[in-house]
Amino acid sequence: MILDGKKIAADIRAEIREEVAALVADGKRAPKLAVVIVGNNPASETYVNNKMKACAEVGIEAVKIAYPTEISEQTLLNEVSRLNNDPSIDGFIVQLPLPDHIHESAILSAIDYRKDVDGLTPANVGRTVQGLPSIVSATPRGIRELLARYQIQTEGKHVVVIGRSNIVGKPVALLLMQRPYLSLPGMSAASLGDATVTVCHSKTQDLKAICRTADIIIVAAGSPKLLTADMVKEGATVIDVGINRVDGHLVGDVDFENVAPKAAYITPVPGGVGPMTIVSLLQNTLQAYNEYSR
Ligand code: NAD
Ligand code: L34
Repeated sequence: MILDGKKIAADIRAEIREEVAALVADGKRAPKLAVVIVGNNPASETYVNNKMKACAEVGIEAVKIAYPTEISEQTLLNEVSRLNNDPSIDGFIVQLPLPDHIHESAILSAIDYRKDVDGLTPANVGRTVQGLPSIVSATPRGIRELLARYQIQTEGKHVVVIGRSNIVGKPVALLLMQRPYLSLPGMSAASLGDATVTVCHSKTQDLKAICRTADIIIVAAGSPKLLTADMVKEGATVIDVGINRVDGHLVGDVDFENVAPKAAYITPVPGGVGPMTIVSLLQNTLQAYNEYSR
């Protein structure tokens, strides 16, 4: 069965739209997101435009703040500080990757965790690790929500994550291994957790043998057809996070054609995790508004 991220994301946008409309009908201001983008990476432009469009659809105000590649680290830090202190902004993100001369960690660390709707600051990651109220990064939150909406249980399951990035691999592993009661209240997916998680990466030996024992495989490596049918147990769930451009086409990290017949559930690319990432950003913005701004 295909896990239709595009449809689930549309359902969730409709829910958010109602929630925002109710706030506004109540005389409150709409939530507001700022998106900072540096340089002109075409993929980043597409993702950011998708984010702006999604905000418009649900009634979240959004501003895009674009800087040229040559912007200095200090100027970007000043912008972060300005957004931290702007009371009209509930949350903001700095789209990654940044140009090489800018230290990503310096920028992310400067973001006020209460406005960190990407959940990428050390403060939010640490809070998530300890089970404190936190904002969870968009892609892991979206994956958890997708599993929840299809009622795919994770308790006691063996989840294999391929990739250990700060933006996907590490936080998704953390979310799914957690005791669910430590998750944020008010989240429909908060009860998902309690999995046994194995994290694999470029130095992992015998990836195939490990994957074959997985009930759920989450691939976030950025390598087309990394996950092939011989690596997948019959009836497993396969979540493909990868976004690769091959011969002008968008493909994931999974050999979809051959893996799909073996999988009980599988996400397509496009139309799987990508739209869930975007809708999770909207949920995070609403969360920042509700918990920290109002
Ligand atoms: P990354 O690109 O920073 O790092 C890749 C990770 O995969 C590393 O940890 C590396 O050790 C591991 N890896 C690479 N090749 C491997 C191999 N052959 N075997 C085992 N492990 C291997 O990771 P990222 O930023 O999480 O991005 C991964 C992919 O996911 C990219 O294609 C990216 O575009 C995509 N992505 C998609 C979304 C979405 O919303 N759909 C969000 C974020 C990232
Ligand atoms: N700060 N940087 C920050 N936050 C993020 O959450 C991201 N990411 C990743 C890259 N850098 C970031 C995204 O937004 C990747 N990402 C992202 C967002 C949206 C989509 C893919 C990745 C998306 O919309 N994917 C569509 C297809 C898009 C296309 O046509 O290219 C899909 O259906 O998968």
